[in-house]
Amino acid sequence: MDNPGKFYITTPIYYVNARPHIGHTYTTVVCDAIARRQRMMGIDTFFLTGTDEHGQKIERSAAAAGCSPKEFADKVSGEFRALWGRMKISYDDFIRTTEPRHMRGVQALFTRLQERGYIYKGSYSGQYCVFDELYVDAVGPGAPCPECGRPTETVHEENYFFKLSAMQEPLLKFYAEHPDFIRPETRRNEVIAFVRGGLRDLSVSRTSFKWGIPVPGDPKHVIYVWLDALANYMTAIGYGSDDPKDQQKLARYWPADVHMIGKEIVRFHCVYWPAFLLAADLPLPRSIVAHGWLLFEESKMSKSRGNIVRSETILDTLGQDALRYFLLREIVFGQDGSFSFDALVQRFNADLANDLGNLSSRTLSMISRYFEGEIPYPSASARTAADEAVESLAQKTIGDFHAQFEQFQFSRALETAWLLVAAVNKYIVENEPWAVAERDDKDSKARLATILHTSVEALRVVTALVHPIIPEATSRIWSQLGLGDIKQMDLRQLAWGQIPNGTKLGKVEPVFPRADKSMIERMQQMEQQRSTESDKKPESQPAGTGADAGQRATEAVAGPGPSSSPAATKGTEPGAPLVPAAGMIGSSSGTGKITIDDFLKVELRVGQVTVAEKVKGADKLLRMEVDLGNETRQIVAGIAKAYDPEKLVGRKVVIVANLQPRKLRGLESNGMIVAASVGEDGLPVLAGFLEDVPVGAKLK
Ligand code: ME8
Repeated sequence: MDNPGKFYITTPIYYVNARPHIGHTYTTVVCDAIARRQRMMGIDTFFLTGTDEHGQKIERSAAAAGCSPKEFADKVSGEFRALWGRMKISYDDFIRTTEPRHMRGVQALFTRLQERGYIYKGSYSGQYCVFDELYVDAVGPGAPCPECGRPTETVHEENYFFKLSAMQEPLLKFYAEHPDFIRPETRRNEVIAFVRGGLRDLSVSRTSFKWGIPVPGDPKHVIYVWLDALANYMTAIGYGSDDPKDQQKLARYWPADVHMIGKEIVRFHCVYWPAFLLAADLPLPRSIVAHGWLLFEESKMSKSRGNIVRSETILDTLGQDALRYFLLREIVFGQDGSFSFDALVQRFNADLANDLGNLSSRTLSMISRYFEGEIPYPSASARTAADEAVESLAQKTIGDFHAQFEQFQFSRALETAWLLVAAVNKYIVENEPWAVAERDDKDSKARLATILHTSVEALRVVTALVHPIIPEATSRIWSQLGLGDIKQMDLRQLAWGQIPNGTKLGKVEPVFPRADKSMIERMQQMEQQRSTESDKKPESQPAGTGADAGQRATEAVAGPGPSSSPAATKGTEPGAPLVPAAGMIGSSSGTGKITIDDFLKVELRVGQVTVAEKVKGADKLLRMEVDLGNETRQIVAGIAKAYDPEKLVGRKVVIVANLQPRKLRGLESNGMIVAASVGEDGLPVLAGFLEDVPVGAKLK
């Protein structure tokens, strides 16, 4: 395939059984930065992301949520897309594995493998890990998965098999001939050792569930989810389509230049995917680049561990550039790295608000003040060794930054750029343009022009280099520099001394307002709020779907609902929401209204708190025992921020009594306490009565 001057990069397609968190954002931002830079280098770039929507895991999650797998996938896939939209991720296409174009392509690949004799029918008896969608060497029902430790399931099935064993030698040969195929080196070595250890044929179809792409001609089988998922990299650009436009696109962009992945899915990408492609006689991707994990509270950030941080919390506070800069600067690419709100704010203040922010605002405001906003020109006679030193450091920075970025050393590349920022800030302090400005002679004026020109040139160089990483702020600095749209700049040409004569600054404004310490607490609170909210929803559950949404509301401190409820008490604002929303109670018609029958399904009762105490290690949760007249219920609710446990004992409350029990922090919660959600922070205010009401009374 003849395709010079193009660049095709992909993220993994993310499973739709968990909402996006900053682990997903990490990979996506890395790819986005690479794609943006490639485009600035004049390269025809295609950046693909998407969602992985088939398989038993998703089918079960959807069933648990009481909706169809497709509805379930639509919802969560939409959340990924909305987040990337909000972050202005510059992807060119978003593939969903439930799209016809993908399903058709996967079937074409399956057929091709069959026709080439690499697929045969056999039977499989052994252990399967549903979480990893992986056949494993474990013995006996419930044996732990060697990858994730979860209990495996025994599968006895008639399956189609892929002759992976036949690919051992071709794979080893390919790895040897393409030393850059797997990066970094450590992953390459692991993969080679794994393949040398021997490969067994791989089951590539399942009959025990339906949520997948049917095997062509044998629809009781669905195609193995990883064969389905990996093919996205080709189906998205036209594989399997007869349309000449798609075929052209495929010829243009395939093979991919970079498949960016997290290290836990190396085997699928570096063994199975190339094996399928070799067997199908299709070109292999140029490289598979595996990064490390983002850790939070010392373990891999993941929904199942409950230690995730959502990107939205950071977008709502410090903004996307802060998150992007942090991820690329703080985490050494390829290695695991920790996330903390403290470190995020520290980096933001030190590097962005102070270093780059100050360089930009003081340079530009001095040009405004002393040169009426027109970038001054240096004069040879006013140049000193200090100017020469900044210029040559800037030239070196350009070269080093490019080299490091191309080696995926983002953290070092940013460090390199910030050495220049620090040097120019120091240069400004040492050369005291403000003092020079006070002298009114011609030489001083020339010197002032030279100092500010040197500073602004260096600022321009840094801004252009780091634009792919912090696109928003740098676009603003660029237009404040009076240089127009930064996207039009050709990064290949970047060199010292390119500011056009007579350039007039745009409107000068600060780009990074400093974050004060309270920001850390605010983000932690937002995150806790979000996690309490999602504690209400099973891992599998997208917001607002599902007949068991009532279950999600079990621990709700304040589900939304009819604001005219008679139960509202003092302190609440009119309109503050109460009880589960219409859409959460079974069969919403889609208009947001429910029938009286729907409402009557909810059993609301008056109870009296007899015991209330804080839940260890969860500063929002209270454990209560509530007397309902004929029984006492244990209820765990996220109201600790608003109520002292002592004050609750004896209080009458309203309970949703017919919710399925569920566990929170290991405690069974058997009902939901009703509260209004007040203010931006959703502070809970318990529902109660002005008149005395007997315990157990029913609300209707
Ligand atoms: O594996 N640190 O999807 P997935 C860094 N559908 N990166 C992380 C991360 C963390 N803590 N958590 C997630 C799948 N990621 C399959 C992929 S591709 C054909 C199919 C990122 O939703 C990282 O890129 O579990 C990781 O590989 C990916 O999300 C896993 O996403």
